[in-house]
Amino acid sequence: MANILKNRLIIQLFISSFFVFFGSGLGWAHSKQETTTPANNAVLYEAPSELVLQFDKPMRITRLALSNQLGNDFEVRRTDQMKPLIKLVAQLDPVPKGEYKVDWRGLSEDGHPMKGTFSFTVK
Ligand SMILES: [Cu+2]
Repeated sequence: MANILKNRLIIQLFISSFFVFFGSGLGWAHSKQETTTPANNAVLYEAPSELVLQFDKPMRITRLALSNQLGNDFEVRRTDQMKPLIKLVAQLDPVPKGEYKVDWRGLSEDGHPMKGTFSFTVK
């Protein structure tokens, strides 16, 4: 009797892991970056006051960094506390003229690590 219950449990575990495995491939997809502000390759005549990243599904942003062409890093003020968000807004102090790159890393809704980058110029 105990063996039958044990076998049943094993079969149930097998079936549920099967669905977890295939469900992850079929039902879920990566969250992806949709749009940013500034837009990628934007040329601005005034320093932006914020960075906005929008995703199609919630993304937990684990890293957000702003650097210029000299490799200097600039402060990015976040209030998201690394919660999964569709829209992340971060405040910036005015940056000098130059070429900038934003690098982000995140965890997609389906648990996959994601990353992206976009650039803009302040003239
Ligand atoms: Cu994924």
